[in-house]
Amino acid sequence: VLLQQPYRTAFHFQPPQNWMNDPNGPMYYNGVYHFFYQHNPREAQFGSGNLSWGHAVSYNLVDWVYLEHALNPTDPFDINGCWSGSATILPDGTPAILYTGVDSQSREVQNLAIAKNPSDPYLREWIKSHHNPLMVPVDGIGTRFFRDPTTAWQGPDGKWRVIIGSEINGHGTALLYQSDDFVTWSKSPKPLHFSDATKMWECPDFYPVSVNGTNGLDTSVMDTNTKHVLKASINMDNYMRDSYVIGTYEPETDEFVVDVDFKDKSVDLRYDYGVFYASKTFYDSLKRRRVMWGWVLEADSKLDDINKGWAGLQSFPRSILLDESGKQLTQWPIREIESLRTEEVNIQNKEIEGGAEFEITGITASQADVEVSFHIPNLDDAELLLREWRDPEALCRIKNASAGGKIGPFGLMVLASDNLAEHADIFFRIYKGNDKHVVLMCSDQSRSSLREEVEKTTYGAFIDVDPSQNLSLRSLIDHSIIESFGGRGKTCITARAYPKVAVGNAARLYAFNYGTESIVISSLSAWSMKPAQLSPLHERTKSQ
Ligand code: DQQ
Repeated sequence: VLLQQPYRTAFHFQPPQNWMNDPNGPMYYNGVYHFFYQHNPREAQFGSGNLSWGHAVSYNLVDWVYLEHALNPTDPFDINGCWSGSATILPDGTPAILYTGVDSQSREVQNLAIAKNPSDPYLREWIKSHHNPLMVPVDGIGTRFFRDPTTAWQGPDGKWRVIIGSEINGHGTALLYQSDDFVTWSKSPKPLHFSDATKMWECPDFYPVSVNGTNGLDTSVMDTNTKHVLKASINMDNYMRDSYVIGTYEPETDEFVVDVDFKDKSVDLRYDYGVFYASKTFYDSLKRRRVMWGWVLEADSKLDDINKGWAGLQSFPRSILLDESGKQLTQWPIREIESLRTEEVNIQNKEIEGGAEFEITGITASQADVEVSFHIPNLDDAELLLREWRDPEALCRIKNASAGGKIGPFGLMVLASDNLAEHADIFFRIYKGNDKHVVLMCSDQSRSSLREEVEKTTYGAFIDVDPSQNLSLRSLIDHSIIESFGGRGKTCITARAYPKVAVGNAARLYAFNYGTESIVISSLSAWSMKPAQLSPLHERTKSQ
């Protein structure tokens, strides 16, 4: 199996076969985690008219049971596709889904589905409301610019609110709707927010984060110790990004005042600076945290997807918090991932001289979790950050892992072949800025595969950390995906790699330093990862 499917993952969620895109309606309900996803049940390619809601359940967010699809395009209000949406648990305990249907006139409309039997632990059947569609594109809303309802929240007046992604007069917009009964919705005259810096907002998300606590908050929680996050998925000609802003929301007036807006390119907050799109969060009331899922696209050719028989992954679920600075979020793989850790290697206080690399042996490097913390003994000689280097991704491309420097590049080489003909690199470089040091984090795929036909994009971002403190990096490596977390989750970069040689047991892991200054690994721990269990319900029952 490994040889035939070298790119299938071991602990990332993917359906048994065919195309998957956006995460939909994640929720925790009565002891069970539910995950839905945009699925084309017919083939390993996007097919807008076939999109259905795949459904899987879990007790730990690691192991999953695949169920039958929850929503299929069967009715006039969704006959051309059941597109993205979100779940809300109503106060009487009913789980409700709001989703976009593409109707028989190819208009995007919003629909409601309710779990048929809320006491079925797996919520296998969903009933579409006979009131559908609940919201239709009128009053100047474009019929193809009206989609992706969020989890709804209840204001102090008891009314439900939900936002829908749109583009009005060329501006990305979060339309706000209100309802007393979850069925009859009216559009508020003012959108929650919009931006002339972007076009269509897909899959918006809007939720509170605690200013001084380490717990996540349920979507309807509003008090003076909260800030709100608004995320929009922006699909432009040359990129797909999940960008967000942080601000203050007044539930009485539905005013949302943002701290730094989308157009401020010097800030450019994104959940992930690599391949990560259409993400969605939910409140996990069991562990009191907010958990995020994101779609991770393929970077190989369409033909490869057809040959593999599948396309698309989900990121490993991340818990999300407001950073201490209040200026950004931090993300970290949920702790349950640690249950998959097996063989472990540890390294402490090891110096890596300039120009050196060394192999980290003793684990399965194609299926691993690596945490490393670097100490930089001497910051004085850092190179100057030139003014033309303001774009971190461009800087990572020019200064790729093979371009020497003073402090850095240093980091990890993952999915590497033994002769280093193939490797994907995650690394840091430290520069001297105007008044402080600047830390650049790069994820360089340029030499990740000897295969010519796959995309080998290099990603990069600055991390707002003080490099005189330890600088940390964690990477989750799973055959064809690398999720990296710099500065304890302040900057995240997800990448795909399709090695030809460095597959399965042939993959290796190295630490390297191609700067001239020595750096020290203060500590490194790496683990082989056991595979998560993903199986259909009948197989699970058989084995019990
Ligand atoms: N994917 C869905 C849409 C959404 C887009 C269709 C984002 O609802 O806007 O599969 O990837």
